[in-house]
Amino acid sequence: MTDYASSSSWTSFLKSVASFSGDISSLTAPPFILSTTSLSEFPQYWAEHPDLFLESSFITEENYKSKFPEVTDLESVDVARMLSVTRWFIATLKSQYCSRNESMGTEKKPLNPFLGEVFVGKWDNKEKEEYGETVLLSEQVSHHPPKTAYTIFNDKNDVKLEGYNQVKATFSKTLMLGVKQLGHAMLHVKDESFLVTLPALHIEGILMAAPFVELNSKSMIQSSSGLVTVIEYSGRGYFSGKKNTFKAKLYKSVEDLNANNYPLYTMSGQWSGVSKIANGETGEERGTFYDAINHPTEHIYVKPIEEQNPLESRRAWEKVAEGITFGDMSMIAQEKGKIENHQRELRKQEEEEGTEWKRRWFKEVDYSTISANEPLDKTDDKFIQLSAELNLSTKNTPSGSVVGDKDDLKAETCSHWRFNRQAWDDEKEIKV
Ligand code: CLR
Repeated sequence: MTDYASSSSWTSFLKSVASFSGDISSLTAPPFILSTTSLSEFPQYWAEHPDLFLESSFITEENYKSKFPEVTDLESVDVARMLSVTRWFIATLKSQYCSRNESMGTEKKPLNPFLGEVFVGKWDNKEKEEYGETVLLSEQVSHHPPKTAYTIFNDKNDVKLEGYNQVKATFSKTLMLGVKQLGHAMLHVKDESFLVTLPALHIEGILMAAPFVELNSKSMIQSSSGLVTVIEYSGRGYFSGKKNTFKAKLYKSVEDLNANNYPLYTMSGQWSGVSKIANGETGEERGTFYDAINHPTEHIYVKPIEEQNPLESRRAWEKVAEGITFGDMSMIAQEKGKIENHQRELRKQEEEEGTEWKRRWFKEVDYSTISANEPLDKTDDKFIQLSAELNLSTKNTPSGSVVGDKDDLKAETCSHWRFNRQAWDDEKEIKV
């Protein structure tokens, strides 16, 4: 047990959890469990392997066999691209779910972004000319409940990721925090699109003041080529004695998946370590799929704080972050208070003027009107098309919910956040 676990600040935090309302930001946690990083920064985890993020865009009819030399039975360029996208996705998991443990020793409570907070940066990929620049834009588009919209794009190679994050959390009696993700991600690579559903997770180790994430359930990646990958997660002891394990199956079609036919390939192992790929029918191994240990992450470049706009995350939270670093509770409270008061004033002013905070680079799209106006066989909307392939709900449900399941039946709205490229091209004040 750590000293923190027996500290009075931790025991009183645990007591406050008992009356948890569903809003994690309302929990006052002691400084040692606070992170100096805002949730608006989390989208960067999608591209800390810039090479894998772009890889599928370099796969062609001519070269696809050489991209997976050990996979001798690759049947088409589409399969090669799907393997590449699946590998990129597996490679993001360590950043998404282990990086705070690696850099700070435990999972911590991130800063709760204010409405309009932005985080921008880039990977300039100078050492690889053919990569060009990859840009990340992230914006807090809602405060109650918190929602972060983001995009990561590379114009040179016509690769674009867009999505948003929103979570729903509940504490169990054993003080485990269960987290469902309500957003989704979509990757567009030239003319092909991939819908990615986000896993549910839970936070363990809270009692011991040493929280860490474990993934449960699954993710699906549906390609517009018809190929689909299903990734199932488990913690220690389920598939094996190891933590962070997964089993992924790549199917030729949703029909094959639903009929329980053999997948083309299965990939399994630890997403934070080594995984193997095997032929889905014979089980014959086809070599290493991904090795997280030998793929160090490349961090995003962010401008120095002096050059940042007041809405940019690291600048806005600078003083609060200092308070956290010093472990100075009153400084944290005071500096947080300044941000909160300013936000309150803005909301009051908007109310008086009958206006609303203007979202900068993202727009809310109501899919119920799209679906009503464009029947499924006429729509060119990728989210609707790809969701339909898997019979996924397009409503505001936990990611991966299926049409007709209890979350789908309960949900009333279906609005999601999409990148407005024009707004970024017209942007005058904030630069990456
Ligand atoms: C945000 C979106 C990312 C993936 C991701 C990773 C870790 C999650 C985070 C998301 C949401 C906030 C989260 C965090 C782990 C811990 C933290 C659930 C889903 C909570 C708010 C911290 C709880 C505080 C403890 C002290 C109890 O792509």
